[in-house]
Amino acid sequence: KNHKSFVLWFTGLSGSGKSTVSVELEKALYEHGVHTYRLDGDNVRHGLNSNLGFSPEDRTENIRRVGEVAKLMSDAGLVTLTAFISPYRQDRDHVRDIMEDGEFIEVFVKCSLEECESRDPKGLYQKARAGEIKGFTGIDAPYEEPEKPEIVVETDKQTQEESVAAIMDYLKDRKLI
Ligand code: GGZ
Repeated sequence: KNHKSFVLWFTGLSGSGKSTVSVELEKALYEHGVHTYRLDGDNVRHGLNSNLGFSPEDRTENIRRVGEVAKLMSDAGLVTLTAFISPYRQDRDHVRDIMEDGEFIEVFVKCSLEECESRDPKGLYQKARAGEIKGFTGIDAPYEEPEKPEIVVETDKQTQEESVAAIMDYLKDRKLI
């Protein structure tokens, strides 16, 4: 069963390209006449989730709330894009479970830790390595890779344009757009 609306759930390490790819995908969807909304740390962790940090419990609660909000937005008819590390498989699967069949599309933004660390756009990996940030994903906190994501993009092997095109092709092939 196809849904008019759906959630594209981007997951991956810090610096893997979740934000970049989701922003570029949003532009491509807009060109295609699709009405979208994007949720990410910048608009959620400063507001709705400003009381949450990065402990395992807080990350779980962050993802639970984002999942509920994404579900509401999808019910309201928006194609929703979320860009959170969402490191725990169980938390992502919980979000999948609260959605209708086919509504949740997991996009694994795959990129080696080495590459993410060399990009280090905010200098956070360097701080984590120096012990100035504790519990940083990939360094001293886990990232559990998806086992059966609907889509995998490899940002250390593909260009941004190729990653966006692969997601657009997936959606077109399934007549979701
Ligand atoms: C991971 C952290 C941490 C720790 C702050 N671990 O590259 P960024 O800066 O912009 O993306 C990271 C962002 C992750 O927030 P999420 O809400 O996506 O995380 S989760 O899904 O796990 O709840 C990073 C920054 O916040 N950041 N401390 N310890 N990333």
